[in-house]
Amino acid sequence: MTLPRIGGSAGARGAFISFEGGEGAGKSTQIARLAATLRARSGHGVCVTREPGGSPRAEEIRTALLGGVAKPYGPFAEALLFSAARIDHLDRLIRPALGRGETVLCDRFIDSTRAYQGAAGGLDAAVLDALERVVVGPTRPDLTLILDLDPAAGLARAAGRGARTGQGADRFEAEKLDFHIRLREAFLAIARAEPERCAVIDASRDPDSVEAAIRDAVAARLPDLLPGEGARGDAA
Ligand code: Z5A
Repeated sequence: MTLPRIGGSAGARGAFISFEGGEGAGKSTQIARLAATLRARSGHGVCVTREPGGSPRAEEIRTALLGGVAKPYGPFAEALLFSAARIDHLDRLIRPALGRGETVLCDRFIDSTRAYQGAAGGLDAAVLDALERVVVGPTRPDLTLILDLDPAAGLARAAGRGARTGQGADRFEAEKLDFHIRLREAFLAIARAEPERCAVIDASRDPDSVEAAIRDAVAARLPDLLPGEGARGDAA
């Protein structure tokens, strides 16, 4: 189904698409591919960004969070820091880009806070709901692509990349497997609770097959972004 764009008719505001999932699910790989497709096909500008980060101040907070600076203070303090980064990111980058009619592709957004600090970290859902209302307001994704992968496979992919680049595990990658299993369950529960916004993509397949499933989901949910592809149906 086609989702209404918040705050105006189609064309008045760009589309907002978030990518979610566990470690190593392939979000960065697939965002780059979708951005290239949309730039070639849609005629809209495309803004690729990520959380935490996306604006200079939010990138500073990212460095602290992934370095584990906030971990000793617990999931509430971490959620506040992710929120502080998000406020700046929304004000400086996301809302202006949407206002110019650009399509925004964001690597992680509110569902990562729900999954990491909420379901896996133990923070109360009511606290997260309140934070979301204050921080995000009406600027919610039109479509969220949840890349679903066995956590052991995702961690192995991330470790393989780490071995190639020489980068060690960050604060979240270093969590034990049961934390990552809770994350996967949390993302799938979000998809079940909000099927109109979320599409679950099987991320265990090869990159070309995952890309095709993502294009199908975008064409089905936001057909004006990929004109002529809308009839092929939705993803899983
Ligand atoms: N976090 C949070 O706790 N709360 C919040 O509110 C927010 C975030 C917003 C950000 O880390 C961390 O912040 C994140 C959650 C937390 N946890 N961690 N860690 P990040 O941005 O540095 O990392 P990430 O978001 O988890 O992404 P990632 O680990 O870089 O993975 P990815 O982007 O999903 O995957 P990739 O880089 O595209 O691919 C990983 C490797 O697999 C790479 O070598 C690829 O070549 C390979 N790959 C990709 N696709 C495939 C397929 N289909 N088959 C085989 N191999 C593949």
